[in-house]
Amino acid sequence: TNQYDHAQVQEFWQYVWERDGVTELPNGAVDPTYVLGMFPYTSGTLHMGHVRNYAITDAYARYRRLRGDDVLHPMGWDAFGLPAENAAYERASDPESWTRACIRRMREELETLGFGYDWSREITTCEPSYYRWNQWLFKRFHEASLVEFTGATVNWCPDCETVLADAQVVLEEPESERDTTAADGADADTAASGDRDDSSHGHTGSRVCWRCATPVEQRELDQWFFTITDYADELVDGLDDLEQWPEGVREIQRNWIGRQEGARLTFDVSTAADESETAVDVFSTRPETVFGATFVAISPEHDLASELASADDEVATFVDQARTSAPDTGHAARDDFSTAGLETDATAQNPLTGEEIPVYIAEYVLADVGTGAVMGVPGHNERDYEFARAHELPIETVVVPEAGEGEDSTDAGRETETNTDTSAGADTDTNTDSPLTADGTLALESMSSSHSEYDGQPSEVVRDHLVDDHEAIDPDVTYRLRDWLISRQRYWGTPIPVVHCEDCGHVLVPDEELPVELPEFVQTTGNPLDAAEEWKETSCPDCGGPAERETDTMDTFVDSSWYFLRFLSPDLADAPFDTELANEWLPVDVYVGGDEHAILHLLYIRFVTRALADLGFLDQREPVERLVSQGTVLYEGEKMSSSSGNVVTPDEYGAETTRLFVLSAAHPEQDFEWTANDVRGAYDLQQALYSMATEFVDEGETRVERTSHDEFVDREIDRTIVAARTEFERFRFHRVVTEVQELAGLLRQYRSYDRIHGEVYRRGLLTIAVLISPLAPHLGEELWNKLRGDGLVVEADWPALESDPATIEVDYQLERQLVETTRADVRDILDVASIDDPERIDLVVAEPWKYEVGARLAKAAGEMDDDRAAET
Ligand code: ANZ
Ligand code: ZN
Repeated sequence: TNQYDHAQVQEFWQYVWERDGVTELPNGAVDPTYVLGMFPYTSGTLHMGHVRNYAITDAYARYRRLRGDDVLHPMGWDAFGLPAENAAYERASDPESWTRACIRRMREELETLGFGYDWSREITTCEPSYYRWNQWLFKRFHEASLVEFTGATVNWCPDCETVLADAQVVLEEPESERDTTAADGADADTAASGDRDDSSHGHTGSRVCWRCATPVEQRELDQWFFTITDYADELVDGLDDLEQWPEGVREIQRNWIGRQEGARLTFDVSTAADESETAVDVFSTRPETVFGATFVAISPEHDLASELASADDEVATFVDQARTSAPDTGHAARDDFSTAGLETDATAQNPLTGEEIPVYIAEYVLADVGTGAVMGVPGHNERDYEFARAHELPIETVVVPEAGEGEDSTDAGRETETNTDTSAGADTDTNTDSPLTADGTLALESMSSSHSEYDGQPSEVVRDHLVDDHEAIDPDVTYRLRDWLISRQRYWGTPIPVVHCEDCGHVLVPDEELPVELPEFVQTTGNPLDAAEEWKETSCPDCGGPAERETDTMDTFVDSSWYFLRFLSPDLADAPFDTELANEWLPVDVYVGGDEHAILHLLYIRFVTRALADLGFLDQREPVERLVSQGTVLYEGEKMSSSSGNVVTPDEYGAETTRLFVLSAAHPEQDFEWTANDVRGAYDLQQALYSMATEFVDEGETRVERTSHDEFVDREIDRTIVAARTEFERFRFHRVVTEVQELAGLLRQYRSYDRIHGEVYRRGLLTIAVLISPLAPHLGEELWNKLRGDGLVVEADWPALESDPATIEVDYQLERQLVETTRADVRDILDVASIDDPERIDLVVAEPWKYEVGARLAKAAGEMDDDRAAET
């Protein structure tokens, strides 16, 4: 029959591919093209986000194979993590069996969709043979001083009973937006387990756990950290060279790292109590505003605060209370800050003016930003201003908008919203409505003559002078990035390979005793590893005395921070990866994943790669050459995900329809809506191509002598081949589909016009089979098989051109240029003609001559005239 029976066809070709190992990397491959999709978190079932992600990598991997490359396209499982543990409690089972069941099911789903992986390289992060290398990594990092064990005020989720990374703390949004936020968090789809952007830094709501939305508490705990901040500069600077990463992702990383250049200013401080002298360093991005400093504020965690607290009960009480209510352990709480503070009896001396100013302990000063102390410049800084108002401190203006800037001056202000009503006349009075946050000109008339040299000078100039000239002012840089907290107080993760010995302290487990395997799971409250007494009890590797195992496990982001290296040699027994292979095969040529992983996962792989390079295990310093950041699949406006329940199971429509649809609905970077209609379109295309091939094979009666029509069709086939190649390289799969559709349309016309030339027509159909096969591989095989009767399309060569490739290439480039330049014009005309179907516009624009754009426009314009006539 002419009907394409997807279930049967899929099963058959999947069997053949597996039998022939066609998607495995051939032995002895030299520098293969490495195509990788972020491996899925083993949450139980694939959702459309996964399907889209893996359809993209599979399409590209298959395309590169057709082009003759050896392709490495592996798959594995991000298998550790809290959801497995929670599921185990819900089902009175254990995390391992639950995870295994999820993996079985998800692998079956991937296979049903016909994704061509090299399954011989499958890795699963919860297997001891994998996670022992996390422990190895931990040890190597430890040796390189990239591991720290330190007390920290940490985010604690009382419901999940674990510490959370800063980025796992999200701001609770207003009710209306809550659902989607929770869904994002709990969704946990790919490598980075679904963590979101930097929303924890917006500070307008309460801070909640990304997974369960329980308000997060602050706790003081000893924790393990990877000191990613050692790499802060490199990680920012390296972004400039990642030319094949979307600029958006690079910008998010830049902001997350938050490098700020400024200066460190030293204030001499005397405390009234014992008249002792000390000094407080402050960090400022605007050292030239020091002339307007009217107080110094230190964080409640500052050494001086502790010192003052020990001498004064009131201070002690304030400090205690402020420490526990601290709104953020992380980065500056920029919008939502507290003006709570306490004046101390210490005074600070302004290093420039010599003025004595009070020292406050203030909640808005964050312990781990800069030096944990600020100079309060209420005339020019928003937070200092609010604080000064609350504590009735003087507000001085020492920088005024540059002469002639007029009302534009506030546009340069960094706090423009609060500034808008103050610019006018700001240069006359001392302004008290809001601070002047923009650079400008120093206004120091009222200062002592010793600094008159700066009066009237631009901010930037004075800034540089002060840093150069003044002993108490030195250049300084701070970062928003904090060290990577890797401790988790949960069971389902990699045990940290450390024992605590009473005599020797922390001792690392020797390499030959790795892996430290997880004990059997028991249902308990708190951390099951704490309850595993027998497992915990051990002896010290150094002194042989009694010792206890560390019961923290590692953040699962550690697992995913180097997995792309393991795929190169997944069975290697004496090292995590083969350095020689890695140097040859890395970086990953194309990495595809959800755009929610712009930080965390994508920062961690960059950090770990650099650290491994410095340890001598790698030459490469960047893991990924080209990043494709894929948009979201929406369903009735919401993100499609397992947790939101709006899942469409791929087999409802068959693999080809699903794949064709997710690839042709939008550019990979764009969000798109799952709609039944559009899915239907993909289905129809598949049926149409299939019938064309069947009918042709059935019919047989063709012509042998060539005519000019055949020349034309041959040339169009060539042109399609060249176009498809370009579009595949650009990841514009929907354009490949359009090209194929157009060629199919042309072939149909050709056939209806006259008797066809059999070879030309067959070549056209075979070309379609090959070009569509990366997107719809089962259909590709089916077409190929009908037309050729032997071989596999997956092993086919990229179609050869009939005509001189150079002329086709030139034609095609010209055509593209024409398309680019006329696109705008045609759009204008179409607008006027009120043709607003974007797809139709694209068709018309891309192929003006073929689609007789002139005729259509004339017609549309005619209709428009008719309408007008009807109206009047
Ligand atoms: C004085 C000053 C004057 C500042 C001025 C800014 C403007 P933003 O504001 O995002 O550019 N700062 C430094 N350490 C801090 C800490 N531990 N906690 C809270 N705030 C801290 O960030 C830079 C500014 O943040 C620094 O520059 C400092 O205030 C403040 F017209 O110093 B500034
Ligand atoms: Zn010991």
